[in-house]
Amino acid sequence: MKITDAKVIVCSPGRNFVTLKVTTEDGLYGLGDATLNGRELAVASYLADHVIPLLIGRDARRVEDTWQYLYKGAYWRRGPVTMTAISAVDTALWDIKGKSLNVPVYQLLGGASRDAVMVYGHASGADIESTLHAVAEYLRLGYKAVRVQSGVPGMATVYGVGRGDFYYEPAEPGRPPECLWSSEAYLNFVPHLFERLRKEFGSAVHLLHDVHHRLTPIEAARLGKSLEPYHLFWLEDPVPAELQESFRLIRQHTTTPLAVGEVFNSVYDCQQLIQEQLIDYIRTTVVHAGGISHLRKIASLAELYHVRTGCHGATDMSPVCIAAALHFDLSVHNFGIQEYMRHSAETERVFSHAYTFSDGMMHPGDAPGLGVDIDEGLAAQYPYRRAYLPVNRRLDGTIHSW
Ligand code: EZ4
Ligand code: CO
Repeated sequence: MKITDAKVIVCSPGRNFVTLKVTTEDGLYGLGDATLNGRELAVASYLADHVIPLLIGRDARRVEDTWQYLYKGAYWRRGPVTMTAISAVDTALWDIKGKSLNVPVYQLLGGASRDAVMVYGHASGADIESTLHAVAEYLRLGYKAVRVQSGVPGMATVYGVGRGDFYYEPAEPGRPPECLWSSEAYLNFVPHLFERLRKEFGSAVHLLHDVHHRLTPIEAARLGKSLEPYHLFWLEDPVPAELQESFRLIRQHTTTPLAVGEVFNSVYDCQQLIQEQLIDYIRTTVVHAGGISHLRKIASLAELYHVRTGCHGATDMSPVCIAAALHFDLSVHNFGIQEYMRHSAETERVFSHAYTFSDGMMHPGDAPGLGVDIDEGLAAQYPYRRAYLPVNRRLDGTIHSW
């Protein structure tokens, strides 16, 4: 089954997305998400200028061989741009394989290991009261798990606090927004937030929190320890994870479960964290960590060490990525939870999908392949708009992780 055509579709229905569409000689096509937030066109060029010429004429059924050809054949290893491009090809080929065999992709991955996939939503507010209100709204919608981020007294902006109750979008057109950060103010505030949350909502709901790479190891240890009475489902990205050994220090001090990996792009980024059991959830995604094929290898390594999956699923993962994630989540044995940040109405109009949400759980649906499609005509009405993620500075002006 020869690949006869492939193209990159860049559009901005509510936010920017890069989508790869691969077509075969018998007219079947598959989709892959290639969106790298704030650096979208680098991946679009990598695909159009360097990868697509290699795809034409290849057998679309050879998913693993194509992965190895693009990975080893590049000579230059790993990195977010390369791995996002490989992810898009891999995802599109799994979609084609499912369509050609007339089965949903999860059936090709060993079948369902569960009935449905637990997801978590994002509640946020400018202060504790409005944050509590946002959590109540998510519980009303049936969510069993909620990530909670709140404005901190004395700080003008905080990671994860959105403009509306159900929509959080950090990328902004124009120059990158600049935020100011105080670890002291943040560390003093967060335990009070979670104390209130447990008082209001009891112990059954799963609560999560994202530190977004901002603390030092000993600060992260203090935060994890102070949150133990409120038994979080996880504390995410407590420190920048380039220094994997730093998690040993955090781990020695706290039983709060840790989740890391949304910015990782290969199994080698996860290896030490998993093998030393320094984390509890690995957050690598289909779109940024080498597609369904490579994510399965990460999950298999994690399974050996009792680490579960918790794929990143913010708005910059397109519905193509979310669909692929749900097929993966439904099938792997050591699935933990899936992040699900709802997309805007414009995004939902451009990308139709078979996946559904009900009562805090999602299912990829039983359409052949991934069960997701793109309306190219409508997509063309939303041209790309350059946008950047914010940058962050400490109160004295020093650049800090955002
Ligand atoms: O900041 O997806 O857990 N979710 C997150 C996200 C990330 C964005 C970056 O593109 O940390 O909101
Ligand atoms: Co995160």
